[in-house]
Amino acid sequence: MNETILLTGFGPFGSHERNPSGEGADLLADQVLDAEGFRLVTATLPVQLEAATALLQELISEHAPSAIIASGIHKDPAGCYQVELLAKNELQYDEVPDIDGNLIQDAQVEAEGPPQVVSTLPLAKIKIALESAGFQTELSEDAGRHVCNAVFYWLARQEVPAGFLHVPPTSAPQEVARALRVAAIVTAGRLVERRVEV
Ligand code: PCA
Repeated sequence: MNETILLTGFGPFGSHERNPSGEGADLLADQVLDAEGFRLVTATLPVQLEAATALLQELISEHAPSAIIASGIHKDPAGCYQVELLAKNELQYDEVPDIDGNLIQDAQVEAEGPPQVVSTLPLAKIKIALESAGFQTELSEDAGRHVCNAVFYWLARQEVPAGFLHVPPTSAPQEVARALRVAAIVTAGRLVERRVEV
């Protein structure tokens, strides 16, 4: 059986009736990265922290992914692809509710958790590969304080290598899929390099 990489995006929320991150991730369902031999498992997460992490937990138990690359849309239609460096232990959304209608003031993702956690993906290589594939890309140190940052924080606290890609809200799902595939190929390459033969 192939090793897997889990790719996720989010579903609709707020004024976003469609979310290209989830639609894009799902376009890659069951694809196999031939050179590296990883199968891509995909999911669209609900924009609600507990529901999203419960689904991630199920996916991790079921597929035991070797890495997880999550994605979501950021706010800036003119912005670029943002490879997120770190997640903060901060939750604050007082304008755009999650899909249960919750607004959150000044809370933490994990009580007593570290103030910030860093991505465990090969970020510099992913950035370079995305740029080579034609995506305007930057490394970002601010994933916001909404559900994306919180899910990224939760993921970075798990054992499995994980990271987060924020995409422009105007992206076409096909473009998000292409970017996630690039990130998955780079990540797969790193996993193969790190494999220790015994
Ligand atoms: N973007 C939001 C949540 C879901 C999404 O796609 C965020 O940046 O937190």
